[in-house]
Amino acid sequence: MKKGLFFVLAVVLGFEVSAAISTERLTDGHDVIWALAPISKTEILFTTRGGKFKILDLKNRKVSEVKSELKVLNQGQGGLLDVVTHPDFVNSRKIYFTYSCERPGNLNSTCLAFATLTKDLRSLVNLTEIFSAKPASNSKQHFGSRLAWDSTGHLFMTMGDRYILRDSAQSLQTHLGKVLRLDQNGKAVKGNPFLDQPEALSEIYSYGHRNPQGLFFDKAQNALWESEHGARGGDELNKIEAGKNYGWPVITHGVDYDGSKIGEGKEKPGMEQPYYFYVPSIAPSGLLKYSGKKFPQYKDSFFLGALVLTHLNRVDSNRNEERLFANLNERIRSVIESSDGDIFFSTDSGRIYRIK
Ligand SMILES: [Ca+2]
Repeated sequence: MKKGLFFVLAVVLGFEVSAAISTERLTDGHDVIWALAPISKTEILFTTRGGKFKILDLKNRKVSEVKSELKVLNQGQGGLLDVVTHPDFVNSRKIYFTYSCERPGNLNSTCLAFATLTKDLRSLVNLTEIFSAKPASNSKQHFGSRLAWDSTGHLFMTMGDRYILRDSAQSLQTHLGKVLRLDQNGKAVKGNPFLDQPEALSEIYSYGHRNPQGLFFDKAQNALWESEHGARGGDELNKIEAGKNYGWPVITHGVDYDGSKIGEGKEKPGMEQPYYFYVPSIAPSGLLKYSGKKFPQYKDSFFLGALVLTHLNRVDSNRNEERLFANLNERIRSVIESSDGDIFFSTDSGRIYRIK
């Protein structure tokens, strides 16, 4: 269908249209691209779930591999997951990343590490594991995991409920189904909400999450946002506040995969409601609250990748939803904004796109 005709039809039918935007594919032929992290105005570091770090040069679209000694457990939903640059990356050359890691006794968990990217961009050195979520289990699912820095150099990390251990999301004695707040060495931040509870794990910032694969810290508003997968229905976009309980698996807007009821219902005193939720599930991964620099019409919109319903999801500040680029038929895994206001997203088919 011609673009003009589509536009007219869309207006007549009352859709919110984005006729002015399209996508350009920058690279393909990779494994699942889990995360994107700009390291300069013209280079994006990215992770593949199979365990590789690569760099896309936006000037010539060439991709180079970064050597590392990282070993990831590449099974089920696991592998190399999120990556972010250190707040002072220009000087420190440090990156932080999460991955599924083997633990003793044939168990596994989600780990956090940092490493130094050499100036020639060819290697990661001084690779140091600084955190491992407890307890380890033999699950191959719900590893989380996303990272986001606040304005003061603290690092938020999401952790999934491991699927078979979903009741753990309500226990303050595990890291499962939590948002954690860590310092740059992977330790609990002074001021974390459960520090004065002796039985509680001190890294916990919020709890009652299922499998959070989206996290964004809005520095302008000093607010933390998270997205998580529900079961059948009930995917959520949440505003995260210290010490709060986001309900899983006691309350949810979804049902179990076999159609049976989960927990006690949709709401309960003392448990937070999502800012926005999806029934049926879209399977959200990656989260961005957009600054509006390059696309002013999207200022303060949330962008979420959608895996199962294959599109880029947008929720504006009035909680109106729009589904973009469904025509690509891509499972969208991550979405980021560059310092220039460009929006990039990556896919499970191993591609990176830029919105234009
Ligand atoms: Ca919830």
